[in-house]
Amino acid sequence: MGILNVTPDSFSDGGKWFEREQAVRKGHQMVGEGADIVDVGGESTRPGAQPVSADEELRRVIPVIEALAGEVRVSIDTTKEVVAEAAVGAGASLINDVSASLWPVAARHGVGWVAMHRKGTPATMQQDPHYDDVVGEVSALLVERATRAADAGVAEVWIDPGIGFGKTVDHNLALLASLGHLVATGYPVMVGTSRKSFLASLTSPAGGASVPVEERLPASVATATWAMTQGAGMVRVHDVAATVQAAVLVGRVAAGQSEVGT
Ligand code: HH2
Repeated sequence: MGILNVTPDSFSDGGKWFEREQAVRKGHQMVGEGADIVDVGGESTRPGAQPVSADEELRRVIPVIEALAGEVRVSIDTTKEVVAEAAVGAGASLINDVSASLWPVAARHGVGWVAMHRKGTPATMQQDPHYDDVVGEVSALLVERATRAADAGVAEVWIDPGIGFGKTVDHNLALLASLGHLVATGYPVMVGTSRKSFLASLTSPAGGASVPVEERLPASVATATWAMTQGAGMVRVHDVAATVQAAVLVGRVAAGQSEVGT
């Protein structure tokens, strides 16, 4: 899944694809690089981000979805019911929902749904998040929501641990290390680590400056590849070409190993 943020303030690419034509061009580029889905978002969810009105979000995302939906599967990254509805009307067939609450919209329209875990809202979520058992709590919430969606008739339900959404670096690491736990629930798992700030603190040299966002590609590809090897069915990334290259290569290695039985 390639990320297309039609926003002025997203944490890593804010403003770059804010104009419709630039956004559509970026979408085409990601398709050419091997993205199966383009995830269009009109509101940043970064810590501290200011909310956007529904009208403004619609103005940002709908023309881009209309332009891309004929050629690639499009998902809408939103927490607003009215935006999800309009995006589906414009051609999106997957609702990527960081609030894990929009399954009734997916059920009504017969489209897929991604339930992501988060604790708190963007304004407050990184203020000292606490869990007794991060993997157990995240997994329980996601399974509860996914079951409700499946019971409501949503045929395609993804679960996503929500890396960076109300989690410390250690919480993120524990969730990545235990992806098998989520995979074992039977719901397909999606993971988004791309360029996120926890990568910076883990990879900066001891006592050195934090790794800036434009230098987080190796860590992003490494964690996306890790997620796929642990059974994630989808990774949400800014850098499609590099991630596809890594995924294809590691997939070939894994297939080669199983063919010779080692
Ligand atoms: N992360 C972001 C946004 N949406 N959706 C899912 N399912 N999983 C994620 O991990 C996820 C997500 C944040 O990243 P980005 O879109 O690059 O930034 P911003 O929210 O600032 O636009």
